[in-house]
Amino acid sequence: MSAIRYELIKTCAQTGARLGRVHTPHGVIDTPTFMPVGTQATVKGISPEELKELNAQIILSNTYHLFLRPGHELVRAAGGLHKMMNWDRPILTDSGGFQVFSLAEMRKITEEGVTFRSHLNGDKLFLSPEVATGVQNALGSDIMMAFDECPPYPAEYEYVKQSTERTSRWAERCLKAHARPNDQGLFAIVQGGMHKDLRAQSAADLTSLDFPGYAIGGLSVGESKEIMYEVLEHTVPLLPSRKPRYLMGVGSPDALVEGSIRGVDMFDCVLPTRIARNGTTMTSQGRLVVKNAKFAEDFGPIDPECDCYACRNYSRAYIRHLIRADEMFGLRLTTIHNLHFLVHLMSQVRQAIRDDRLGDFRDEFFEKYGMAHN
Ligand code: PRF
Ligand code: ZN
Repeated sequence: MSAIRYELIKTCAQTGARLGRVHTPHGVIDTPTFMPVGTQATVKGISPEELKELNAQIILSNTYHLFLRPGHELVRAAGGLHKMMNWDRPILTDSGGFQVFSLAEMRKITEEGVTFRSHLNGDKLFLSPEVATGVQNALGSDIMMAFDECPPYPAEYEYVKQSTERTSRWAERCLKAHARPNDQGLFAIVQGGMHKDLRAQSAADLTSLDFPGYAIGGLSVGESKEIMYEVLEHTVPLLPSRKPRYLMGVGSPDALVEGSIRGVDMFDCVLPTRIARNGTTMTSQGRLVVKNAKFAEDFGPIDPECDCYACRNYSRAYIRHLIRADEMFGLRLTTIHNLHFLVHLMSQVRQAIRDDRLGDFRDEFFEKYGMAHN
């Protein structure tokens, strides 16, 4: 029995977006969903109780970081990632196949895997399909990701082709190395850069193997939104309709709506938590930099339409003061608000699918958010 099962509830008559549920060993995820990022086994600054209060159903964590520190054997000894961080809902772990390319130094990539130096202390380390799978087995995440290479953008066609073919071979090795298929699901990652033929080849290679879910990697790497949506529109139909589809590293409000319309079920992004920590918030009227001088005497909430813990209890003026005074609580409040905003946006998206009106919802949302579908 596969650890992960996708249940399709309905598709939106106006857009084709999917309303569904992903069943995991730690419970059910309503999709389309947004996954807050907890890179180092914590969503920076906030507790699991706070994550539950803002209705997060699943979080993402990173193999690369936990492999470096504290080490997967320590997490295993602690009883796994869920127990160690006191989070009893689903966890997805990325494979390290992206972080090693964005963070590590002196990378050397071969058919066998990637040799690199730790960005923490310079130690020489090695990640491969087998190592990344073994680490994720030790962490005990509900959804594990195959070890892939996300080619840079732009890149030579020939390089992307070789890289994508290797990612397919690596995915097969991950599947073979996976030791706990009954309580952890392993998702494959479609690559292929911005090339439609390579995307098609990647999807064909990976769907010939029986993964319980498929991710679309290699997007939001510097290409325009137009190109991203075009590649997405080309790629989604190549994936099995009975399995979840995950668009990796994409989570701006507009992309969550546009991605859902194109048939994506799962998203993650550091954007809401990262901008929160520099005093920027997402609101129903667009971005608001609460740090700005113009909010010095504004005693209203960050977003009058929001009912998160921060907006129910604290003013823009107070939060601005906290952030300017370098008080941690200020950044905790903007983090809670931004995550609530995206988690709530996805519940609105699901309701719009239920009502067959996601196209109308998109237009209304962009009208207010002030973003011309960019
Ligand atoms: N591969 C993996 N993780 C990722 C990506 C990818 O291509 C991306 C691309 N946006 C984000 N995170 N393994
Ligand atoms: Zn709020």
